[in-house]
Amino acid sequence: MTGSSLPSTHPLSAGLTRDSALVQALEGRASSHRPVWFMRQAGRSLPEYLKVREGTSMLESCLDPALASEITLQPVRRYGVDAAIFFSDIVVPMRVAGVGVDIAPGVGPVFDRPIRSMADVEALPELGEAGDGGAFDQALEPIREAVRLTVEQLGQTPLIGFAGAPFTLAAYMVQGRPSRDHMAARELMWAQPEVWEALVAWTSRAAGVFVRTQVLAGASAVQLFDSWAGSLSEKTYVEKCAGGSRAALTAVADLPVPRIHFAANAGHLLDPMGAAGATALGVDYRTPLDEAVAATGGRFPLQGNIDPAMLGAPIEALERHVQDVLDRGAQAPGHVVNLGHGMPPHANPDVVKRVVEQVHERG
Ligand code: 1CP
Repeated sequence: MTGSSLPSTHPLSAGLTRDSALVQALEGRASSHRPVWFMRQAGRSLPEYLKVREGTSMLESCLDPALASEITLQPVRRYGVDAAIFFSDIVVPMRVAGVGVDIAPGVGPVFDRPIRSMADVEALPELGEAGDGGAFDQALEPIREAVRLTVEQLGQTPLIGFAGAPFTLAAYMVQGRPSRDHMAARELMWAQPEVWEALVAWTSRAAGVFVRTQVLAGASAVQLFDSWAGSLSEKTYVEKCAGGSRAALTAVADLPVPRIHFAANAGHLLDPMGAAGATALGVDYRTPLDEAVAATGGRFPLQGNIDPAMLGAPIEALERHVQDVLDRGAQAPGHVVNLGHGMPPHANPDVVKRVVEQVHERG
């Protein structure tokens, strides 16, 4: 990878986000208040999102720098959250590299040609490295531009860059579309181990270049969404997938940014996920944070883990649940409040705003 420091204009170098509550908590430093942001905080739960997205497809929106930047900023304006998450999608680097993929409304990522053989992997585009001036790097210009526009507006609020983890990306590429159990990918890893290894090597590079590009352009932290890793046993995760996540996270390990590693339904994987190059762990709503502290020996700042379903509960029950998350999270060496998975599309923005206020008052 080229260069191993951030540009002097980067919000971390310029002193804008270095002592933000988010970066402090992710680094295990004492913060002025408990920071809070939400996975999928941008998107369908916000009327202002539905309005600006009208007539533009999901991937077109991601590749329109002004629009992607506006959507990224919407939840920060509305909720006063402590971080923005870059509006994009885990399949954007594939699309940008030239892979035939679209996001079908109401479905998710759909690939023209699912990966089933070594010839399929070998036909995937060359990726190169972040900043090398190659075809992929050049095609990522709308991403750099969107990040630059966003951090200009964010000032002292950090932007979180992200990528899909190699297993999650490979699960879509092999299946060709969303699936419940990721069976095609889980079969391929045993039926054709060399094809699996080659595919994970490719998705690791795609994820690594994508996050490094966002960081160099201005993101102050990154999150790797290992969303579907919970479908694997610990042994399979360690043998077949953790190396890919480590490679993707290592792509920014020389830069001074916290690296959050999140997976859903993965209480049994927290330890290996931490070992795969993370500096902080995202915990889903099924594992209480104090148990996550115990499972990881208190070595990692944690992020999480309000049950998204509780956003629909009576307000007193929601408040008690948020307080419980705050109490348990206080045992971690740093705690960033988040949902235990993505924001439900029908979440009530007024309820979400109350959660932010509660965290800021009592956290
Ligand atoms: O029509 C629409 O509005 C598209 C819905 C949508 C949105 C708003 C998709 C399709 N992706 C996104 C944005 C998105 N995706 C963000 C934006 C920032 C934010 O959080 O506010 C992020 C971080 C993602 C990441 C993502 N995409 C993940 C990882 C997170 C997770 O939920 O575990 C995954 C698995 C995807 C794939 C994907 N993209 C879109 C959908 C509906 C899906 C899931 C499909 C499935 O069930 O497999």
